[in-house]
Amino acid sequence: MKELLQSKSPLVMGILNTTPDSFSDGGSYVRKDIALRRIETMIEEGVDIIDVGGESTRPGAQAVSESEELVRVIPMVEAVVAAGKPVSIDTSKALVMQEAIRAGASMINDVRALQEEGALDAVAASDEVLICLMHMQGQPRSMQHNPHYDDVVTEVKSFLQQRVEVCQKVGINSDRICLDPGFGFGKTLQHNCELMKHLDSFKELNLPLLVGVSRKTMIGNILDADVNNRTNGSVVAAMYALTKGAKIVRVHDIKPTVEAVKLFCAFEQAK
Ligand code: 9MG
Repeated sequence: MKELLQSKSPLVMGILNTTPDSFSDGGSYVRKDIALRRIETMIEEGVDIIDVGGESTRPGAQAVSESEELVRVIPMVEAVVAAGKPVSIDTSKALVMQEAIRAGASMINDVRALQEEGALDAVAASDEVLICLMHMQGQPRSMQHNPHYDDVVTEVKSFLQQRVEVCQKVGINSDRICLDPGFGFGKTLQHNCELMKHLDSFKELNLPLLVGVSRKTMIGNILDADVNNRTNGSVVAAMYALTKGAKIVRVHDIKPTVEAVKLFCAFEQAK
């Protein structure tokens, strides 16, 4: 699993939401069927890792119970593992982490950076599973109300550094960790732009960077585009992040991103 983070070329992480509002139908059987087909399509389109999530972290989102989250995500983790692709589980709940690890998850993607009860121990109990530590100011329900920083870049970096140190103290080696500034998580458009411009300064933390900007409000605001018209902006933003040193881009639109990454690699590998 650790090789994933040591990959020389950038990785495309595909987003698989299993929240009911991600599907046009109501029934859980049909939902599962749609999700399984989405996994197949993502793999055909060249995804490197699939991020399975069962609780929305959008601004204003409501919490989901542990049992409901497990029902939504574990069959999808098993399906991705069975298809032979690395799977990451987007959760902050310790029990969901444990069950996902048991089902074969390669990475925990925690927008709360292992600050919830039991989360740190759940990851430390595994010798292998990778962890993405993300920065968020506040909680999804209210994080966009009035985010404030004196210096967003310095504060986000310092938070991530502290979380790395906490992980190391419980035995999570840094070769299992990647970091994420958390675009849109308690940040204004100005904060997001500043973070993007200065993403290269995160290199001083010496860990791979994951960036998720796909279809986010920041893209919509800059382009004045609704959520169905943000693919081009998302691909360009992901490529900008790669030029600034990002290693993994978390995206909805696999095919155009995979194509853009191929171009990026061809240019980067030239003499
Ligand atoms: C779950 N999720 C939604 N947005 C995200 C982002 O930007 N990064 C990570 N790591 N996870 C995210």
